[in-house]
Amino acid sequence: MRASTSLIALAASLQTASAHYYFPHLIVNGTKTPEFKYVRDVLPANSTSDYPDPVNAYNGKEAPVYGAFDTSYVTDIRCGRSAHLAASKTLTADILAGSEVGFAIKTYIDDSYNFGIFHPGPAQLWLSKSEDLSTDLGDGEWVKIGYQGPNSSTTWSTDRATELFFDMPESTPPGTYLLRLELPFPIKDWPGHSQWYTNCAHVNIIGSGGGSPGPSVKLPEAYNVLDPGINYEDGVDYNEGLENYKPPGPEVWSG
Ligand SMILES: *[C@@H]1O[C@H](CO)[C@@H](O)[C@H](O)[C@H]1NC(C)=O
Ligand SMILES: *[C@@H]1O[C@H](CO)[C@@H](O)[C@H](O)[C@H]1NC(C)=O
Ligand SMILES: *[C@@H]1O[C@H](CO)[C@@H](O)[C@H](O)[C@H]1NC(C)=O
Ligand SMILES: [Cu+2]
Repeated sequence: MRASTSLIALAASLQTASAHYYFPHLIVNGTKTPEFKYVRDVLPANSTSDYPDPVNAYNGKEAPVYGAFDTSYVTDIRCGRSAHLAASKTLTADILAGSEVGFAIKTYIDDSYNFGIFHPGPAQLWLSKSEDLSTDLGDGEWVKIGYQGPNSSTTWSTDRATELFFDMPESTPPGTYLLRLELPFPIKDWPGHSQWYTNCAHVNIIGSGGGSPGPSVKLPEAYNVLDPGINYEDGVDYNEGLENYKPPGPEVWSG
């Protein structure tokens, strides 16, 4: 029973896998900003070399980065596919610490596919202090500032969402940061095939500060292919046992 439920869920996930998504719109002060204005643009997937599933490869910007963690994926898993190439043309959004910040999805504008996030998994938000956003490779320290996980033992709070909102911690030290949204699609018994939907915005935090963000980690070094948050452990599956789900990475810093 457990196994067949999982297989049906997996089949459903894979069947719709051709319509993926990305998050090119930052939402600040209640306003959805233009595509890739404050979010680093990404390159489309080219071919089976960076998308090892030709049947589902739409070869667009919406194609995920696979969690293989080999060297060719290192920078892509931080901010999206080749996103560092867009760093110098990405603008920086002023965000008041303590305010709500969000990202909005882009997916196929097609009645059958434009239905939001469909892969089961969490959403996490990260900050990395940056001296120079126009050259930052995302290789500095990252602090997790938001998490949206399962909202029952069988469902995810991200399901069908088209916008995701988080609170920018009130005591975040002022300054410029990479703000990274990450949606890993965990996988069962197929190490290295988790799918990663990540995009990064350039932000300048305004406020009185005073906090000490942490713990901080390097990405993707903080993860490994057998992390139970991306390669489910026994008893946890796409849509069952989620009360035991442990997200990848450190605790959330909330200021
Ligand atoms: C895709 O191909 C172009 C042109 O050959 C190349 O510049 C780019 O780096 C490739 N993208 C990826 C993600 O491999
Ligand atoms: C958001 O509001 C703050 C406070 O009014 C303002 O300083 C900031 O420029 C606004 N950010 C954007 C991107 O409009
Ligand atoms: C969980 O979140 C989803 C998506 O927002 C929502 O449809 C569902 O009602 C929520 N379930 C529970 C138990 O809160
Ligand atoms: Cu997929």
